Amino acid sequence: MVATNNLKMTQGQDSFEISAYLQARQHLCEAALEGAIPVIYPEKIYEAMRYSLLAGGKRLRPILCLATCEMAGGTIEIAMPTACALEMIHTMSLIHDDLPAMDNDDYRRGQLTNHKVYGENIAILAGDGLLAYAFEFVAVNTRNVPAEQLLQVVARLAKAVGAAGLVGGQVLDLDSEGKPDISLETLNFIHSHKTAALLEASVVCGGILAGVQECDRQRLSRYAQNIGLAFQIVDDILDITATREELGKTAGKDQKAQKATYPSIWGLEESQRQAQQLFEAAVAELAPFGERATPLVAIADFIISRTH
Ligand code: GRG
Repeated sequence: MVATNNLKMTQGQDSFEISAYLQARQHLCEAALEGAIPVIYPEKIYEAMRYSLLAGGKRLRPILCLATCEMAGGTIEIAMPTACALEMIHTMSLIHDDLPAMDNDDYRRGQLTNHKVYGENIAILAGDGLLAYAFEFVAVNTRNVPAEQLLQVVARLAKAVGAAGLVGGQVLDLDSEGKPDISLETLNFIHSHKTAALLEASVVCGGILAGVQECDRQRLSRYAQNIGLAFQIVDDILDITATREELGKTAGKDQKAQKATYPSIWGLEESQRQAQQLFEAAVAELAPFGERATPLVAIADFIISRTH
């Protein structure tokens, strides 16, 4: 799936199979998500929620949560409800992002967007339903985690969603439409909120569930902020270089919308170099975790090497 040259360089080992690891974790997440939302009356809304939630996707946020929890001494079992909630939140943000009032897109995850199938009114409600259910799901299903830690997880998730996270990033993104000359500072603000905040919550919540100390929590937070920005730089690169089939969504949208992106500011080559630098800074934060950090290093490598 991806080249793992960075992993070999950084860890001095070549035995970790990131493709197999991601595939196995994706299967675990798919199974948990499949069982998370049964269809009851009124069926239409549950079907709309499931349509987007079960449409595939890389499942990067839940995988990051599980991997961090395990690295810090926790288990997949204690982290799975939070992992599912992260994917529900991410999916709701995609549904709302694709709406005509936002990015107005027809394709997502290789299929028609939610509003194209169910209509705008139900798509808005499907997003709302997923968001509320994410919090219920964590609160009701998490086992063997002290209440204080669980409360911190809920607070972290909520912060990543709101005006200090996804919502704030999206507001500035909307403001920046048709302004290809916005500053690098503004672009960084947009993506550290719109993209990196939820990735950061994924990693930090995994650590909190496992009971990490504050200094490790801060390391995890810096790791995630770095991979979050690297993720967005690569997303911007792929918007130029990949096809709709590869991406599962419309390609070439940024240029068409006259959006400022990392490649529009730096060019493609420099953007790739900056992503590599962020990868290195991210990996440096994991040094105290030694070999147990191998999956998180490999995921960071996947993020900068991915083709979709
Ligand atoms: C959260 C209340 C609330 C509202 C949403 C619309 C909005 C506010 C925010 C937009 C957030 C957004 C869509 C950010 C883009 C993040 C991003 C790079 C998505 C693509 O993630 P991938 O590549 O997708 O991980 P898959 O499909 O693989 O999961």
